[in-house]
Parts: sequence; C-alpha cells; structure tokens
Amino acid sequence: MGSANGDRELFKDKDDFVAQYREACETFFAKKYDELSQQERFCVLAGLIANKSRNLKVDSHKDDKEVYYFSLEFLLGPLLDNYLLNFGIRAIVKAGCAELGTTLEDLVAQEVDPGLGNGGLGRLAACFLDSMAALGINGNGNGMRYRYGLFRQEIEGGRQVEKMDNWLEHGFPWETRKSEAAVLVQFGGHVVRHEEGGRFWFTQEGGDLIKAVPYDVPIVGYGAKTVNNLRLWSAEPAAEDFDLDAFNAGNYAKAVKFRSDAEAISQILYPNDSGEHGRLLRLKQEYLFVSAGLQTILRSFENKYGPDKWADFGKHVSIHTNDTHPAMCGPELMRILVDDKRVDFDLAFKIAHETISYTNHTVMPEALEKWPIGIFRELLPRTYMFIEEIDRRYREGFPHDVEGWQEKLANTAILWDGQVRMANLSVIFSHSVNGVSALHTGILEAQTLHDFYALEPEKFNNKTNGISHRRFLGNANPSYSRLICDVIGEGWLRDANELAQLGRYEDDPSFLEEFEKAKAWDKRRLADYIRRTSGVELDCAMVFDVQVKRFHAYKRQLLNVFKILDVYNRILSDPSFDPRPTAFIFSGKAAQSYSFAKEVIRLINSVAEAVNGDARVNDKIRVAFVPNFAVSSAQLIYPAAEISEQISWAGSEASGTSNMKLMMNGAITLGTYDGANVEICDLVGEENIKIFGLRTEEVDALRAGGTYWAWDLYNRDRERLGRVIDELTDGTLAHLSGNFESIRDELMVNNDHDLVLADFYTYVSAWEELVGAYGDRRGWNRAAVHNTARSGYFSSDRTIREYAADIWHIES
Ligand code: 26Y
Repeated sequence: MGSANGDRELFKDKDDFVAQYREACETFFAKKYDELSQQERFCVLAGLIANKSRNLKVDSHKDDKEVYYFSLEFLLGPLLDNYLLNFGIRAIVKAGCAELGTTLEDLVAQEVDPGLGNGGLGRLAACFLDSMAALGINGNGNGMRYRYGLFRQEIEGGRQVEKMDNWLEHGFPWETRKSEAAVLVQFGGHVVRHEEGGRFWFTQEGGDLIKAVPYDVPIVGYGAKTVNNLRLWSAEPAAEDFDLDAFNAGNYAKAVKFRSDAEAISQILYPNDSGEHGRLLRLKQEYLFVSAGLQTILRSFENKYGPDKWADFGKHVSIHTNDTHPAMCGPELMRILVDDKRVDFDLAFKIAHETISYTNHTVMPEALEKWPIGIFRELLPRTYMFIEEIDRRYREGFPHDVEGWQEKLANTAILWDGQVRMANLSVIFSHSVNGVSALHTGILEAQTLHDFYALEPEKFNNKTNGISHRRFLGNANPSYSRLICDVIGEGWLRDANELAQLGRYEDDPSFLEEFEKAKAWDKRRLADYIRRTSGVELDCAMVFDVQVKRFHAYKRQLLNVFKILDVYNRILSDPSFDPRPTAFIFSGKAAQSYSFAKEVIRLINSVAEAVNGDARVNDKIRVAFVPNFAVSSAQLIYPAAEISEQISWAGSEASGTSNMKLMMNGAITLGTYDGANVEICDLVGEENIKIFGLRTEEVDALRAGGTYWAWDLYNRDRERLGRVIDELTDGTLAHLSGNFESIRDELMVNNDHDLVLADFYTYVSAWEELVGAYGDRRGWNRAAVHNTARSGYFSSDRTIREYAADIWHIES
C-alpha cells in the first residue's frame, strides 16, 4: 500500500528511511544498527516515528470544538504497525528493514501489547481514537496509566493462572511524561462553609493531596493530517516529603509509605467483575482521572477564551463518558465551576448538562455500578454535596401527576438505599444517553432505563458500535488486504464503505480462489502460533471455528463446549455421523475472582486434552485454547477464522465487537439474535449468516413463565444432552485436573440461568447445517466475501461520524 499522506511524508524514500534509522540507532543507544538486539531495534524505530508524530503540526481540525473521550480503559494494542499504516510509510519501512537484514514483521512482534483495558469497552475507546483522528475531529482521550495492565494469562493443568503484566519493562516509546502539566487532586478531609458580606462559599480542607501526572500519547490519524492526544494519568505523592523519624528509626517501609499509598491509585486495572474487594481504590481511580482531566480542560479553556466565558463552555467542549466509570464528571465539573470559578449553581448545572454525554454498555443489573454513600461522602465530601443537591432538586421537580410516580422516582433518583447509583447519576447529568446496538438501545428504552426514557425520550439514541477497519483488516490481515487492494484499490482504508465494491467479485471464480489462498495463509500463520503457544497441532484443512472474547456465563462458551462434547460422543457412537472436520479455537480471559468462568476455561482445556489425544476422533475434531488473549493475538486469530461464534443468550450482549471484526475478515457468523448480530444479519442477509436460538421475547417469556426446568431437558434425552451433562462429573474429562461439579450445579441446581440447555439443540443443528455447507467451497467463499463487502458499516469511522453529528454537534 502506497502513501496516504501526500506532502506530510516522514521519509523521502527507502534510502532516506534507512539513513535516518541508522542515525537514530547511534543517538538512542550510541551503537550501530548491527550491534543492537531486535528489541532495541524496535525501540529505536518506534522512538523515531513517535518523535516525528509529536513534532507534527496539526494540519487542521474540521471544527474548533474539542471532544474529550473519558474512559478508564484504552486497550490500545501494539501501535507501530498502525502508525506506519496511518503515515502511509509501511512499504518504505518494510523495504528498508529488509535491506538492513531483518523483517518488519519481526520488529513489529517485539512491541509490548499494553493491556490497559478489560475487553470490548476498552478496545472500543481505542478504535474511537483512531477514527476521530482519521476524520479530523479534535478528539482526545482521557484515561489512566496503569502501572500493571490486565493480568497475563497462563494455563497450568488446564487452569487459568494470572501473572503480573509488567508492560513498562522496556519502556513505552510512544508516551511523553508531562511533569509540568501535573495537577493536584484532593481526597477526604472536610468541607468548611465561609461567609462574608452575605455571600457564602465552601472549601474542602485537609485530607490527602495526590499529584496526577499526565503521560501523553500522540494519536496520528489515517493520512497523518491530524494528530490528537491521549492523556493517561499516573498518581504520585503531592510533595516529596518523607517520614524522617521513621527513616531514622530504621522503618524504611513506613518512611516511604506516603509514596506507595499515592502510587497505589494508578497501580492496577480493575477486572470487570470485581466485587466489594478493594473497591475504595477503584473509586479513587474514577475520581482521579475525572478531576485531573477536567482541571486540565478548564485551564486550557480559560487560556483560550478568557476567565468569564463559562456560559459558552458547552459550545466549545464535549465530554463523553464511556459507561458510568467517569460518572463523576457531572458533579466534579460543577464543583470546579462553582467553587473555583465562581459560577452560579444553576448555570454550572446547565453547562455540565450541555457538555456531558453518556454511553451505556450493559443491561445486566449486577454490572451497574453503585457506591455506598458513606464511603463516597467520606472520600469526596465536596463533590458529594453537588450530587446530593442535584438529587434533591430532581426529587422535588419530579412530576407527581404520572401514574405510579413513586416507583418511577425510586427507580431514577441518584441516591437510594444508602447508595449512589452511577447510571442514574450519568443519565441525569447528560444531554445524551446512547446504547451500542439497535437491540441494546431498545432494551435500555423499554426496560433498564425505561422510566428515564418515558420522561425524556429525546435524550436517548442508538450508536451501533464499530471497529477500526484499518487495524483489524488493514494491519491484521495483510494477505486479504493486498487482494482487496488489487481489485478495488486502497480507498477503502479511508472510506470503509468502498468495501462494498467487493460485491462485484462475489461471483468471480478467480477472486474467490485467491480469497481461499489468502485464508489458507492466515490459517497456517495461526496454526503455527497455536502450536508455539498451546502445543496443539491443527490441521489447516479443517474448518476454523472461533470463539474469542472475555469469559462470562452470558456469553456461553459453555454452550460451545457442549456442542463439541455432543459431536465427540456422536462420532464415537454413530458411524453414520460424519461432520466436516473442524478445529474449535477458543481464547479469552476470565476475571481472577470469577470462578465459574475459570472453570469453563479448565473444561475447555480438559476437553481439548481428551479430544486431541483420542485417535478415534482427532482427524475429525480438534480443540485449542490460545492463552493470553490480547489485541496482538486477536490480530492473528480474526483473519484465520471461518466460523464466528456469537452465542450469548438473546438480550444479554450489548453489542459485541468481535462479531464485527470476524465478519470483516470473511468469517460466517453462527449466532443468536443478540447485540449487533441483528445488524450483521440485516446487512448480509439471512443466507449469509446462521442465526439460531431463542429471541429476546422468548427468553423474557421463558423466564417470566417460571416453567423452565433444566431437569426436564436432562431427563428428556439421556442419550445426547443428558450424557454431556453426566460427563461433567463421571470422570470422562477428569484426567487433566478433575471433574466439573460446580458447572453441573450451575446447570442442574441453579436451573441453568444462561439457558445453555434451552438453546442446545437448535445450536448444534445450526452448526451442523453451517459446516455442512462448507463443502461447497465456491458458495462458502462467496458468502465470506459478501460478509466483508457488507462490513463497511461497522467501521468505527461511521460510528464516530454519528456521535459527532448527533451527540457532539460537530462537523466531521
Ligand atoms: C465496573 C467495572 C469494574 C467494569 C469494568 C469494565 C465493568 C464493565 C467493564 C467492561 C464492560 C464491557 O467491556 N462491555 C462491553 O462493551 C462492548 C463495547 O460497547 C460491547 O460490545 C459488549 O457487548 C459489552 O459487553
């Protein structure tokens, strides 16, 4: 792929690149290129590109308005290859590396994968940064610089074992510490009321002062016309004081305790299902990055527009909150405006409301954040007062003339039952609330946030998620990308809708053959990776059936395992059963404390051991668990997939984004009518996707009816479903590390909350039909290419354009 950036080229040509690269080696390490390790060579290359990025002047933003995307997670993934693509210098650098005697791929593989996010929500934030920069939007990220990212996952005896993720070990060449831009954030203490000449005001006294220090990462847009900024905050002690007495008494730990207490705030990323344990630290994280981010934004606004223009703030600034984690933006913005800028209370609320918008990413009641009032008020006494006052006014102004108003008020008030309900806080302080797929937004409006919706329907809107097609097709799938560029040019990298031109090749036999070759190359690459990382040997002639995502009961990796066990059993017991040979590939992490999800991982590895070692079946089915799912390994997996498993129970997955990444890479979706699967289905047509299972209304009816009994399903068919359930505990799978009583209990004692048994038969049949169609290679490839051709809609560029137009009110 050629140059995307016209006159903003970093290197004139290959020779210029090689010369600059050699020189940079001398400046960075005082060594010659040949004397450096591959890791050092990567560092120099990344440093060279990062430096040039930082020094690039922003060409122009389309609109003056600044967007700040507040997110506790930015799951960036490796950046080098993405920068090269966006600068349009991938070809030059690749050729230059070859001349220097190494491959670009090998250098790219040296880069750490910063795991500053859990999964979908964090990766979405990173895709949005890419798209805002590509579209020339003045859009910046505001987040946390965790010293340790999400744990590294290893598998021992089939079990997930969590290891520290020391991602900063070799430094992070893309960041710059901005000590001079540090701000102070106050925790605890008490509020003092002052009065003078009939005017009164409040201050917060005492408590702990923490210094928030920003680290900036330049975000270069495609074509390199726009360079935005991702600002990640690190917590440090406010003053270098030191307990000298303790030190002199030999108590070194006590002497430096102030430092470790402060630093603890940005030490670790919280997993997405963390319970009560260690929650205070999480609250501190939420406040730290909100307060530090807002202070900075207000400071720069004041510098730009002067000290008395606060009423215009919302015209120039948009603050978007990624789920409820930054929900304190509302009250904190009010606090700074009222206490520090002397803005009147009502105006301050108006400004906050005009500026802030909120995206919801889940409807699961147990996942909605709540904080005990006592803890909240003690940690953030002044910010809490704004919540209390807004809540009081909300109650006071609540319409008493609607039927059942007491209950509606109870559902929507911020403070209730001794808790601060963060979703309600977010809704009340925002001018826009959006869900992340059509189905999800519908559920928010009809159920989760219905009482809000009834009051202010115009506040609600849908913004179906998207993904960076440049990273997840352009970077991740070089073989297919090249093929696409050969026939439709490279305009699709800028405008993903151009992928629709592939429609012309859906019936072109030679194109379909080339597609199959590209897929074969991707499968080989993944099979090599799987052999190295999990020791499992895959036959590339098999169908690659992929389920990769966080482990969660609602996502139903267990249903997939049940299907594999059923297929296994039937191959053994029914000689006429001869399914298409398939490799089942799983990857994903379970939160440390989520024991059910961890047991499912152990089950997969136990099934893998049984199946892969059984000569009676292992030319028909193989199972692989790829350890340590991360952006980098995902980029190897998506391109190689042929079946995309999206099998959450209907109404549970807000959107899903791996479904989009996989369809874009030409995998066929096997999925429920859930999240964005619905939109995929609409786009590709029912012949090019396999939908199965209960629909949301049926799930609701089943639950409401109270007539669902897992035991009935078990007893009805002891040959197939009953047998699979028995195998959890009868020793069949116990060889690796024991039986699976707790999984059996979840199904049979807890009555199968996630409806694994309810969807079992339709799922297995759908899978059989789907792999049955694989034999028609032409037809399969046609459907695969059709999926890619229709995937342009799922570019996050489209999503961001919609946010810009409907929520942030800016031109893009
Ligand atoms: C409260 C806390 C510890 C927490 C941290 C992270 C709670 C939740 C999360 C992460 C949630 C998440 O990743 N949600 C996913 O967001 C994606 C992007 O919108 C959706 O595609 C996906 O369906 C949803 O599960």
